[in-house]
Amino acid sequence: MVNLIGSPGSGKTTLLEATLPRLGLRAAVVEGDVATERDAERIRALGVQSVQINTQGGCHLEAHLVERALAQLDLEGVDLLFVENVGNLVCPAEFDLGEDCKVAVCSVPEGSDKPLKYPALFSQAGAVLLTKMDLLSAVRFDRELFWGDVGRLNPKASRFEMDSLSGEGIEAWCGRLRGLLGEKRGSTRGNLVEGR
Ligand SMILES: Nc1nc2c(ncn2[C@@H]2O[C@H](COP(=O)(O)OP(=O)(O)OP(=O)(O)O)[C@@H](O)[C@H]2O)c(=O)[nH]1
Ligand SMILES: [Mg+2]
Repeated sequence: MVNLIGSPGSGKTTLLEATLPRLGLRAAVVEGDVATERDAERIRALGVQSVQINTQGGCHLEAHLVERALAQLDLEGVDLLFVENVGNLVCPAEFDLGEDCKVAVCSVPEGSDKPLKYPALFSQAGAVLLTKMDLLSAVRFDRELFWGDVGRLNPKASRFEMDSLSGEGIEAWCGRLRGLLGEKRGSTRGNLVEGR
């Protein structure tokens, strides 16, 4: 189970839309939002099972909410469960959902200073994803600073850059997810961190 955490609009659902058709694994998705069924509808449009949790104002998911959502999924034969947390760089990092890995999703237009400003997520993440790489030339983003700060907080996190609209960079991320599943099946608890 992978817990995707990032700001509103960082591209979590778009990342899933790019990932799920390319992954070659049976996946299911639990969507977390304050309100609406919109993200779960986007996932179901791909032919992938998805349950929406509405927190009605809550800024993060908690394990009991995910447990309730899981009861609505047919998990028989599912290889990989994604949880898209409520868009927020702060609170979701504080709550253990029973995931194998927290994944930090950050986008280029958010700015390169985010890891050190929101260290709890970046220091715990098994992987850090930088999305919207296609917008690099349109905004000021210091890649060296961003990845340098990620490295200082969490040198072992896997790092990925992608453009979810064109699909560039998605295959490397999918490969790591397949690796995670292999590690998980070969041990009790998988981790996206290379070599762990
Ligand atoms: N240019 C570009 N736009 C992207 C990319 N990924 C996502 N977007 C756009 O960013 C906007 C927000 O994307 P979402 O995937 O809905 O963001 P989210 O993180 O799921 O948002 P919440 O669920 O509200 O937290 C949409 O307009 C997407 O089309 C990308 O790689 N490149
Ligand atoms: Mg979303």
